[in-house]
Amino acid sequence: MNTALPFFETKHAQLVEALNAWCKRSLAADEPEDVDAACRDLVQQLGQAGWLRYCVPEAYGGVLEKLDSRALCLIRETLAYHAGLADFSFAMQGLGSGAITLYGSEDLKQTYLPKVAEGEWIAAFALSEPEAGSDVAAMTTTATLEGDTYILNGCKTWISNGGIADFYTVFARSEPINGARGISAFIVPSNTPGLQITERIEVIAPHPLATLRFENCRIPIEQRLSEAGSGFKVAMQTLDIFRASVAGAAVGFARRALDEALQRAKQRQLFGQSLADFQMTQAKLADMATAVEASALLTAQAAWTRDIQGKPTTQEAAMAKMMATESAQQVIDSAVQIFGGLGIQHGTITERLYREIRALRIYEGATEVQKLIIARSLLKGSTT
Ligand code: COS
Repeated sequence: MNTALPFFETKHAQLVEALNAWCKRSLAADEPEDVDAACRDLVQQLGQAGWLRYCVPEAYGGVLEKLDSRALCLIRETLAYHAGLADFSFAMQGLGSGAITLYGSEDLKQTYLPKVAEGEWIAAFALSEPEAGSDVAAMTTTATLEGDTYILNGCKTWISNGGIADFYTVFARSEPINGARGISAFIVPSNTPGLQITERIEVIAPHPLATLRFENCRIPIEQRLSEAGSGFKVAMQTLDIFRASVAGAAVGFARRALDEALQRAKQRQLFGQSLADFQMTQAKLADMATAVEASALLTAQAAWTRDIQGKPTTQEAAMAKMMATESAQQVIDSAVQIFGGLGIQHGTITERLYREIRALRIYEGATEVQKLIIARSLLKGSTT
């Protein structure tokens, strides 16, 4: 994103400059063989360099007074430009701990957030279930209160950082009501007896991903976030922040694809001229650059609205996520086309980007869910 735009402050421009330099120095370009080890290392590296301090507020080891959506988006854009797995590791520290920042008791904040910021503890967000992905309110994992302890039973799947996380933000049905109002949120340490990783899930852009099973996991009532029954709102408000940051990551992936394509188009010679001399290539490049800038603007607007106007940004974040992820997919596809066969060869940047972008149109609310959210918000605000 262009940090000279009025959405941003000097601190944002300085942040991007410093992070860019760090990425060039510190991040490996190749995809690792052992993603678990790589992600553990990345969290440590990001923590030691101070970047994870943007995932928590100042009072708990953060850099800025409160979670700053613009900083989160810019960091994800920059990391995604350089290395998808670094973006993943950063994003999960934020998403996995975001609900603690928003709704945790003072004790929970003091215990968990500084460790997240230092990269000492790895965080995860456990919302989806085999029969409750887009339809979160259909979840069946239960949390039954016995005295001062909740007993958790059920299954969560597609959990990023599953298997390497030190704790999970888990959503479960605690009240005898169907639908959104019966859900509560809990912080569950990964060494809780009865919590097992039952399956590792392999995907086209590898990262730690797993199915978890909870069998009579005993969780003290103090580990619950906010009021009993408020878990759905806890989840949605956490996602409102991090969906905008997914858009930031998509802009980073797309911008990298555009830069690679520009370079290739200028260098590649065919039919006695460069690829860039063909109007068909120029039209592609123009569409790509326009899509990147439009996505960056919507992303900056969503982040700015939250930071400065302090308004709920459900609709803005959904628009940014939908636009940025969908158009990044097209931008990257065009870059692959410009590279020709080389674009799909294992180990090339375009091939990696082509695989990495796909999940962003699905996770943290598929494009179809974002459309639902936008339309509902428009209709609610409609006076006709
Ligand atoms: N902020 C605060 N409150 C919200 C909210 C938000 N962003 N979104 C919904 N709510 C509230 C509603 O106001 C409603 O409150 P009341 O019961 O007090 O009226 C309640 O939550 C239920 O909302 P709604 O009726 O809209 O819920 P639905 O079951 O229809 O679900 C969608 C709405 C589809 C938007 C939701 O299930 C969703 O986001 N799904 C995708 C989940 C996702 O991102 N999964 C990926 C997991 S992380 S990789």
